[in-house]
Amino acid sequence: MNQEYEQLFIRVGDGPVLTAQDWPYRAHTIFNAAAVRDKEGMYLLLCRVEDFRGHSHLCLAQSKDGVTDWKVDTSPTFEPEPSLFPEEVWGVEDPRITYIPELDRFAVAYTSFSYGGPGVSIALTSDFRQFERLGVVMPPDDKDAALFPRKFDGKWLMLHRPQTRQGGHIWLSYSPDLKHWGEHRMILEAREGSWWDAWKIGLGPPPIETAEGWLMIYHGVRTTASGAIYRLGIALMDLERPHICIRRGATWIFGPERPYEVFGDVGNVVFPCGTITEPDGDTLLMYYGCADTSIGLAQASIKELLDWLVRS
Ligand code: BMA
Repeated sequence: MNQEYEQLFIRVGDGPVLTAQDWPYRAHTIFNAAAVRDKEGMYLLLCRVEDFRGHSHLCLAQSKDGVTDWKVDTSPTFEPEPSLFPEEVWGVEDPRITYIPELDRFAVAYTSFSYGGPGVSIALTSDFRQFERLGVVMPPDDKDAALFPRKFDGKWLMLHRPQTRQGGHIWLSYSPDLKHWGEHRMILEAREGSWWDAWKIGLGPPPIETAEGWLMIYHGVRTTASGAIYRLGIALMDLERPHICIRRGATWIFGPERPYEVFGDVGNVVFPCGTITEPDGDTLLMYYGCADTSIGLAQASIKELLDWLVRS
């Protein structure tokens, strides 16, 4: 077993790709963005924007190459609507986008935050202008959710992270209609003791389909005397029965190292909510929140990630 830390994800550029300075309106921080490439080949980021009240909304940024020249919406793209959806009274956070071919729409799973704590909500859209909200689908305390892009045996699947007395582990749930969810099962557990992912884990970006299985990037959190450290690990889930974990890396593969990842509103945090696979089918662009303050970009080869999982 190779316990070495290998540089599987290489950072693109010397700093974040997007910060509050890039915003066309007043914003405190920009982080934890969902990512998708649309039919025209544009790279879209649905970014979490925190305002000066501390409340978050989502805002779309678009680029032709996924790295430079981002065109940011001049006003919030998706704002909390607490009069109709009271679960959003303290904001909407941490979106994950899955394109669903059967519906020809994007499903956005996001955290809706209110008095009860964070819950999971879903909205559907085809253009990131009009959104159909399905409401809160997982009551608090639950977050870090994303849908699989297709049905399995007639049911939709969603990964999420309820916080229970047992801790923060990754669960999988099933639905006939995207709205009503059941058959909940825990599929990946936080480890214990001195492990880097000992305190809690949660899904990062939506699962990535490969010939060998669903590649899952997850964040693992360890508490220390000077606070929590958020790092990333990977696991491979069975292609047809995604509740079965085939492989799980022992070590973390990416962690806060650069000053803008170590320092910020919440230091020592790397937190991806989206990846985009380049047209070559192998290069994976990972957009990640840096210290709850800005958005960084790192890239990896899917083949290398899968090979590493075999060796790990
Ligand atoms: C998690 C989420 C993320 C955040 C992270 C670090 O629980 O709330 O939105 O980036 O904590 O603060």
